[in-house]
Amino acid sequence: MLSGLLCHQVTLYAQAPEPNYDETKIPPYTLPDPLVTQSGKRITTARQWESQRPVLLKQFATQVYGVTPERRLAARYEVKSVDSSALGGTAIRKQISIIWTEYPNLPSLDILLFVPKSVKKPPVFVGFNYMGNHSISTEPGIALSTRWLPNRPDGKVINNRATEAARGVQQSRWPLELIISKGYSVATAYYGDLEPDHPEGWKTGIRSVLGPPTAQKSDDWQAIGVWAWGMSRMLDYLETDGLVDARRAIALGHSRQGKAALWAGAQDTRFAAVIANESGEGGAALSKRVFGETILRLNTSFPHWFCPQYQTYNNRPEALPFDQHQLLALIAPRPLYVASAQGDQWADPKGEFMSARQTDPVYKLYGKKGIGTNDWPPVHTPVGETVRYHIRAGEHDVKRYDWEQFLDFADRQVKK
Ligand code: GTR
Repeated sequence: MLSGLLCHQVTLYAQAPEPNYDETKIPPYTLPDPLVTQSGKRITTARQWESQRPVLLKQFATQVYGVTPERRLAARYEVKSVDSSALGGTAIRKQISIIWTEYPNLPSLDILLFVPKSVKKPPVFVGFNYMGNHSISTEPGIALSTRWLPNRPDGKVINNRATEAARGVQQSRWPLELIISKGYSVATAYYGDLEPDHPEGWKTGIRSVLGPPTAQKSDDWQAIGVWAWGMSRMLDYLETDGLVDARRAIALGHSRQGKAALWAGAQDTRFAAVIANESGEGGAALSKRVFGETILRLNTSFPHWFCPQYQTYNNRPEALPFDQHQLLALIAPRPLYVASAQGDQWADPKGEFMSARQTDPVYKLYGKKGIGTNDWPPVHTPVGETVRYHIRAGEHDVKRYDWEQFLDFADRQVKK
């Protein structure tokens, strides 16, 4: 079965045209106006926009990410550890497991929370990590994940299990001292706790009990949907933890988790703000603008991420009745940050900018200023207010520079 699937994917990939990186070779396209409804009516007020939101959400669910199951899984929160002298005594570090009580065999969702000691009920960044909670810091009190992890060429993850050497492998993506010193808390968890990131991963994850893909419906939710759902479950927990202010929770994600963060923020308006770092195709980037990764490539490399219906757009993004700028617009009027990297042309940095810019008319309905310019800015020159954008030098990653901008943005848009 798996090898059959792989064969099919290889064939699809071989059929895919070379990725386009030439501005002059982008086929002409038209973007839907976010202020015109499906039936052609013009939206002129925030109220009209809000009555239109469910229609748009439904479209993204049925055509892109799949429908999020409504059934709530019963959960119990188990505090595993509390350390009040973390990060050199500046923070409280807490580890909490969300246990799915109806399904004792289902892996728990293990949250790692850092809270600055200097601030009462600070805002909180909420985002998944890629390599286990132990990967974001070398603090030895952090539990080493025992879950399936992608192997690493450096041997720090062997046979899909973390070794002690894997502590801190992604700490550069999580500058905790900086975040804490600015008065913010961070809640993270390993995204594979909910669904290991491979085509068979659903069998051991949330989808084994909630909306399994067995009936092969065109709008089945898949892994991106599960991860987005998981961000809301983290927020459910945070609402019960008096150490943080869950009303100022900022959904944050990089790359595939940037896609998930946008989908989470669009669906769950409890998130006070959303940050999508280099989220690319299926995230902030416009699909109809054919540059870098395409829907075909996305669905071929990662057949377990998006709903089956999305594959019908593989070679015809022009047929999509909407584009990703409308997903971004679903965040309005809440603050939104879209970030790109120059060395990440695969994610189409310019397409990410143009998409963010397209949300301006929607934010304007609320009297908010979005990107405010059609000129794609040079590197290290953030633009915009409630909707902000930057492109930095360097490769596909989360760098200190990115966090510095996110924190400044949060100071102005969320902290107040
Ligand atoms: C790439 C994928 C991108 C992005 C990235 C990541 O291989 O093509 O869409 O999601 O992975 O998550 O790092």
